[in-house]
Amino acid sequence: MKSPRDVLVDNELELPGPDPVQVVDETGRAVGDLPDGEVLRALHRGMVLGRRFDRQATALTKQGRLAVYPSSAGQEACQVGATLALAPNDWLFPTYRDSVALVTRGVPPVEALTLLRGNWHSGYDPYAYRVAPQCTPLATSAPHAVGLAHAARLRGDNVAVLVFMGDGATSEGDAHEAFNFAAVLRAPVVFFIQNNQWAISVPLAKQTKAPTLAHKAIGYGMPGHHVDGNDAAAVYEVTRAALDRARSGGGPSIVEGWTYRIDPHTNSDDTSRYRPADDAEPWRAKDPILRFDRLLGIDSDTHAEEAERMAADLRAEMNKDAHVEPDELFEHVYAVPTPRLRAQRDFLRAELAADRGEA
Ligand SMILES: Cc1ncc(C[n+]2csc(CCOP(=O)(O)OP(=O)(O)O)c2C)c(N)n1
Repeated sequence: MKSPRDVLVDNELELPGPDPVQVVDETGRAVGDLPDGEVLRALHRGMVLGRRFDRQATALTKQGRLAVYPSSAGQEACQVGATLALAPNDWLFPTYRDSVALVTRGVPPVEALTLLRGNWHSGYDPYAYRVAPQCTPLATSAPHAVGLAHAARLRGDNVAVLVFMGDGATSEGDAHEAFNFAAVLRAPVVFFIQNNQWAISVPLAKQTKAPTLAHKAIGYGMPGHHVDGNDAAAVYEVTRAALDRARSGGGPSIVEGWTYRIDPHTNSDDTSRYRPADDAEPWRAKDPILRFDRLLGIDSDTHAEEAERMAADLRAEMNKDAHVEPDELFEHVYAVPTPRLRAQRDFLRAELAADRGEA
């Protein structure tokens, strides 16, 4: 009889190794096969622009121009590395934290903030960028991503789908259902888990007893890769290989990026209530941009002018008062609005009319 280990090998499923895959170490030294120079420069540029976008968005919350913003500071290597690994035809399914991934994919910065500004369900055309709308409920987009991937495979389209989720989201039933059916259907999906160690105030140790989140993949019958999530080159290479495998019929994979959320969960969170003040310190030394500055022998000023221009344009757009029709929020939710939705719309209309003194 075959041992469980033999079955793993038969299925070409290797348990993730004890250490996360690394291509560039914390000092900026290459310790693995590097992507070519053009890709390295694109990764560096994407992270510098992403961080500037992130800082600008955080500032806009303080000025009351943005309702809420979940910062990606420190997670740029995951978002930029995985997104640049996508082919133009592929799809990206982001969470609320992945605005930097959106901008990397080409979504205009102001459109990337529409949802978080509270103006519309989504500010960009998902089909134009092949980026699904950002979503706040955890893991709910994962089954949608599997559905899109499965449909693409049935139609013979050469498409892979990258879906982001956090470590906390892996505890949701939707994540389990998505992992399971992706594997059963051999759907061309890569689940990228940004393990930033915290789900608001819940630390990883209270989230799972698994050795790594990547290990979970084996139980579903797909490969799991544990990657240094602050190494954009490692994220890019591992994600690209997983996407290639998915596109060529090899089925789904899980990639876990081992990283850290430097900032609070959102601008309305206070980390001092649940984590020690020095918790982030070891991670500052692992900064993904600093590592690339050292690798490439250049500093972030290389892209400073472009980053400042982007931030200034974003400020100018966000400082304009948006024209919103509250009524529109009820459109496009269902093809045929439910009675409850119609009642809510009528209630809002009456409230607005009363505000105008028309009631
Ligand atoms: C289904 C669902 N349950 C609870 C929440 C409330 N909630 C918002 S963010 C969050 C933590 C998520 O942590 P994680 O998945 O690790 O992602 P991160 O925010 O760290 O990127 C929770 C519990 C939610 N948005 N959706």
